[in-house]
Amino acid sequence: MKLSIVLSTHPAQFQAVALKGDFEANVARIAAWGYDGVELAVRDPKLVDADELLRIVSAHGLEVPAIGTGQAWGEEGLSFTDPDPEVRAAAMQRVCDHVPFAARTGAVIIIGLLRGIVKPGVGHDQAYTWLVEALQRCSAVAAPHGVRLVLEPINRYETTLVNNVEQGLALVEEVGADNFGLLLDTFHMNIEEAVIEDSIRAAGDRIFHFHVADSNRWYPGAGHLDFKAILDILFATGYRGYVSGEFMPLPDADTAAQRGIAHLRQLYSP
Ligand code: LER
Ligand code: MN
Repeated sequence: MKLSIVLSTHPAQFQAVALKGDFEANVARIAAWGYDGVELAVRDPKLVDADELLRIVSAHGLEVPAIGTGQAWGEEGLSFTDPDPEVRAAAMQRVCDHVPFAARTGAVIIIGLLRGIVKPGVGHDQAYTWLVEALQRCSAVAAPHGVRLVLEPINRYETTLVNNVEQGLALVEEVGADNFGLLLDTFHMNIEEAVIEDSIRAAGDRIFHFHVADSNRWYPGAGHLDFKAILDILFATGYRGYVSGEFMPLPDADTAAQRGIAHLRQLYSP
């Protein structure tokens, strides 16, 4: 099992990023705790020095399995479903801007809240049409570079667009691109799915990335999810990608990161 943890390259408001602050110091600690990779939350690739990031990550023997884009929504309000065509175009451009770094690292590009919410005055069907068009365009730009995009079903309290796996799979079908799939997150699944294991099985080979947090969004082991059952089913689908920790920095970031990896590793230790 390859394990990563979300790390922001800049200060961010999103609370379920356990580690914020000095980048190199965090990368060193993550490697020392036994993680294999860092999932980077990047607001705007133009604000980061890709060579320097890669140098630091590689020097500590880590990989970058995924790039999170949600800060462009959280801090700048960019989205695929904004009524303003310039905002939609800027959101698409932002995703395309991530492609070169994703191509260098083999990371998937995550479409989380960058898809937006259905804004007042916009019908759900219109928002969905914009979403499909944007995903088709971004997938087409990414494909020649061997880069994959993932949409994350997100619970109803954060968005009104694509909350569960069934809706995610319908969207994958509609977009119709081989390099477009799903990111499943156990925190959202615990809210939206009737049986988490059944939904993982249904998503099958469309699962391109996987987030773990416990039922309370604390580190795995701090809530009531059965991670052995969940991960057994995930691996039975043939998934060999990263299991990536995205959880609250509670009781503090270091403790959460260390307890999370300890819990997941002991599930598969002899
Ligand atoms: C991001 O991966 C996520 O899970 C969302 O809750 C972002 O708001
Ligand atoms: Mn997530």
